[in-house]
Amino acid sequence: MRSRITVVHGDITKQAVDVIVNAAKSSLLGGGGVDGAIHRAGGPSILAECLAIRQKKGDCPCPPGEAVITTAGNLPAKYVIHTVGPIWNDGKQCEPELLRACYRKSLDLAVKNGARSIAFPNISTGAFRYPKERAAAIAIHEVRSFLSINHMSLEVRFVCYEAEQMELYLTLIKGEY
Ligand code: AR6
Repeated sequence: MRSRITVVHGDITKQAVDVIVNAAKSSLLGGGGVDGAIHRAGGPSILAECLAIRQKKGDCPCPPGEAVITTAGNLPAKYVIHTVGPIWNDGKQCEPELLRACYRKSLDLAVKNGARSIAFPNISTGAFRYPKERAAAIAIHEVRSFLSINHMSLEVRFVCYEAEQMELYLTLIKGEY
């Protein structure tokens, strides 16, 4: 059977999928890295929707492990799911559980909004300093368990900005077969 998980080297803002996932900051107000790239390429409507979501939630920040959805402005995707990854400390501050929740909640939200395809960046592995191999293992495991339960037709794309990250994902995926 054709794999529903693919790994590509590239820029997530260019992906023509139903949903792209943003590694957002708690404020939901945009920032650097993939977050900055998504807001720049998508235009101001994404930030306006993020602000509206914040206001609905009493102007409180979005906690790590949570995910919210907006439309995608000028991007080729239909929606952006903004999830807040954990900041890596020593691995004993619930970082793995929070990272797992980012993937699970994003996948859930995508399916609830009718998505048939979703692209993920390597959440938390940039400014938030999560060790890359551990983060990739969590990402692959969570996606696999989600797909194996009942979301057989969802296509999941891991978009790696760095070539080494793509190699890492490919190695881990191969190793699990
Ligand atoms: N497409 C795909 N991946 C990208 C892109 C892109 N255009 N740009 C960067 N990456 P980071 P975090 C990769 O720092 O660690 C931000 O300032 C990058 O190589 O974007 O979750 C937010 O506002 C790395 O592998 O996210 C938050 O404050 C991965 O995306 C904070 O950083 C994640 O790097 C979130 O930190």
